Amino acid sequence: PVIYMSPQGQTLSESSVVDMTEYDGMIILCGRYEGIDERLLSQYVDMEISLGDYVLTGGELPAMVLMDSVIRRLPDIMGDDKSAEQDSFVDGLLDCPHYTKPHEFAGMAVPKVLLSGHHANIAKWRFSQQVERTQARRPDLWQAFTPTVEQAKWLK
Ligand code: 4GT
Repeated sequence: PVIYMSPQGQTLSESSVVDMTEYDGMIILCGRYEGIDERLLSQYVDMEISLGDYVLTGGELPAMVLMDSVIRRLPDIMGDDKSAEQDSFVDGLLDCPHYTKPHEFAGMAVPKVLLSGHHANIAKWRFSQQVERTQARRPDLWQAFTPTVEQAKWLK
């Protein structure tokens, strides 16, 4: 498809990104100044996509953002296969906090549960963090969230 990047388009979402991984390729059109002649848009453009409600000087950076978001969802792009699927928005919630080494940094310890090796407890803890963050930061996402059967149990 021919895609035109513009603030007048549909806002890009992770679900539309995943849909776009099915294309063999795409042509991304970028405007400058006041954009592209309406006659060209109506004849040759299949989709108009926006990154959000703000204005830039050109569509090139949005085009690169679109490419990056689609490419990272292609098979074999991310080292850890599961990681793209665990990120924010994929299950409708924000991501949980992440920690790396060392176990203590600037007087702050990594949460104990993460060092326990107890995978079920770790999964539950991560989910509870996702819930707390989403409720606090993105009430719109929380409102729209539908838990899986297991998540519904954890919420209870
Ligand atoms: C913002 C976005 C975008 C622009 C966005 C045509 C001339 C549009 C400049 C271009 N600004 N493009 N795609 N929010 N500016 O996605």
